[in-house]
Amino acid sequence: MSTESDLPQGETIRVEIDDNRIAWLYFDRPEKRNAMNPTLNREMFAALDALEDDDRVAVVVLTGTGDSFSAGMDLKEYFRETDGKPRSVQHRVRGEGTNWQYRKLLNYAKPTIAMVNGWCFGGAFVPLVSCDLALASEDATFGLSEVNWGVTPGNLVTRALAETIPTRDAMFYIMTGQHFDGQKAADMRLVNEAVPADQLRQRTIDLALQLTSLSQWVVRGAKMGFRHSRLMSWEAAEDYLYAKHDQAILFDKDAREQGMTQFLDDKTYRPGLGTYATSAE
Ligand code: ACO
Ligand code: V55
Repeated sequence: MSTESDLPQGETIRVEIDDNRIAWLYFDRPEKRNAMNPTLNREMFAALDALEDDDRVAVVVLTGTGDSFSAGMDLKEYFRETDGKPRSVQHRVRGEGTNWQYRKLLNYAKPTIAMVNGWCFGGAFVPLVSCDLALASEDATFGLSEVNWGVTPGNLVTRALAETIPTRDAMFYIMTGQHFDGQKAADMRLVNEAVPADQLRQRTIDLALQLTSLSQWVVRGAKMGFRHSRLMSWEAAEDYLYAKHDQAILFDKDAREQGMTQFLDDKTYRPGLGTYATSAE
């Protein structure tokens, strides 16, 4: 585990890189339930930017310290303290949020996993949905609490939900502000799985290791292909998805070679049931 000074750092975030090439990126304002203030938004962007280029890192896990994932936007520092400032300030503050909450994360060059360890409200749904995969503790608490304090969901909260969960569930929780637990979040596919709190970290590591066992170029191409092609015409998608397919072969020729050779010639594995063996790095 490296915790040296060459890791991205900040007052409101924490980063660890472990021996499995997993970067653990924490919301780290436990005394404020990891609410996102402007400082946190800037530090998250900088940390994600640094980890994207860091060869020690193959997967990023986004989670929170203490008993919270994130309590959403900071009502004091993000909203109240920007009230009355020039519109341009509000615009900049909002942009610093969206820069990492979806723009950076949606296009992130490495696989990302949200590990929802506790409270997850409002604005926290944007980075949650923007991560490629999500696991939650069964006893985590989620809510679109905006209506409870007198606003509609802002940023991409609603758009991200429309991308992820069924309309009936989205409408119910957006309109009522009722909270729900991790098991319910898994039932409506907001997260991939909910597991007991004491198994959450190990399950996340297992999932991350599955991703790191595959060609990173192939995983990246597969992810971007799904993200972008759904908004394209079939014609554009055909061209784009073949471009991603051929790009992955170009960037990692060995993966496909080994994949075919070990199945067709060596008969040492079956791709339907698992991946080929990589030579020791
Ligand atoms: N913004 C600003 N401060 C917050 C936030 C937030 N979103 N969430 C928690 N805090 C602060 C509290 O003001 C309190 O600060 P203080 O100690 O200086 O008084 C501290 O964090 C602890 O909060 P408590 O409410 O005492 O913690 P508790 O564990 O009892 O409850 C819970 C946790 C349920 C998360 C509660 O804090 C809460 O409801 N927070 C707001 C959740 C929310 O609606 N977020 C906004 C979503 S909408 C959007 O993001 C746009
Ligand atoms: C919300 C979230 C935001 C924001 C404004 O409704 C409102 C939540 C994630 O950022 O900028």
